[in-house]
Amino acid sequence: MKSGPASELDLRLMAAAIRLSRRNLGLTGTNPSVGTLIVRDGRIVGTGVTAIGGRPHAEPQALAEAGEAARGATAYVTLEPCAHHGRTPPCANALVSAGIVRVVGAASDPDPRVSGKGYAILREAGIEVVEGVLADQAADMLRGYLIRSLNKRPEVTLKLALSADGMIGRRGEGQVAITGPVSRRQVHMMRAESDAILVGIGTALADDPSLTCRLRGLEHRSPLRVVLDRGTKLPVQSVLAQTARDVPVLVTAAEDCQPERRNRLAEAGVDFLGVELHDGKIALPEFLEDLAARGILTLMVEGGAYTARMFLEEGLVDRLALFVGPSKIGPGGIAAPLDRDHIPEGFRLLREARFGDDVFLEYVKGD
Ligand code: AOF
Ligand code: ZN
Repeated sequence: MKSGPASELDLRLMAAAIRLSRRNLGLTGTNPSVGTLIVRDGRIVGTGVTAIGGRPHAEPQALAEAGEAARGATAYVTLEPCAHHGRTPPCANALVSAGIVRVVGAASDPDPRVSGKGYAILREAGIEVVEGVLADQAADMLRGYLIRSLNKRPEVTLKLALSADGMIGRRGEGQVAITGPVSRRQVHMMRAESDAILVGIGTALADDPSLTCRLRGLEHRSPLRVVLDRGTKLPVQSVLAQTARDVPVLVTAAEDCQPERRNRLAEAGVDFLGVELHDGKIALPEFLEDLAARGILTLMVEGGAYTARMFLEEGLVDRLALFVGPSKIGPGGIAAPLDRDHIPEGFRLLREARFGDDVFLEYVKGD
């Protein structure tokens, strides 16, 4: 990856822009959450992050905050500034008109309306451009957007809570506490930063989960809740259906689903998404394409074992988030769909941390 003449200070400021971009993860619709800093004489004079809903983009907000101080300043952008006339004028042109003299960029934009053109507009205007600075870290934050551009499907994170003996629960017992409060808060933060969260109907029936983000102050960031259900089995009395008017619920519907049950769920506010069946199983690639078409960039799969296995077997998992608790479940346990000592091929360890008494392991696909 091209890194150019980036200084130590450039790296520090780009890292700050990337941290800033995290703020609106999961809130910007089909648009990526981008961070921008305007820096004049070593001082940050403007900051911007893509607005909730996706517009305005990050750059015009940072420029507005900087005002006249943008003249002669450097801009740090986590994604190549846009070059197209969309619902807002191109950010590359806005940087030029504001008198920016240097742009430090991280990731390139795969959008064909922008790709290469954003940086070209800047260079043609005589601006010094340094590309690819901390590109991998920026790409990690932009991953939903980048994977959707490449594969026409959302980025899929499989989250699993494992006991010390590799179980994810106990048969017939609904929700079992495997991990502690610190891990739980992390999971809720992951939910807040995701566009959608998914469980199979088995988990929806066994656990009756709410799947919302319950971090104080971030309740409004609960993602779309999706249930993979080919038989319209979600009960109208379930927590999911009963709260569908507050936080949207989307249930898959195969052609043979029961219209009466479907109508009752629809009355409760549940939305439906038609799916095809292949050999009696929901066709996941097509389903994911439809989710992406609905603007979902990141999907978190929370269970259960059967659903997790389907995603893994079809190679549709991009990221593994494993929370390993300290105690054993023993006999009657439900075996996890993977073994932490035998992570599927193609994944590499990105992060390892301790959350209270739990171990957190995060793996991503690719090198
Ligand atoms: C930027 N800064 O903060 C973001 C960008 O539908 P539109 O007109 O808003 O354009 C969406 C495209 O804009 C999107 O595909 C991506 O190329 C770019 N996103 N660009 O300069 C930003 N979020
Ligand atoms: Zn833009």
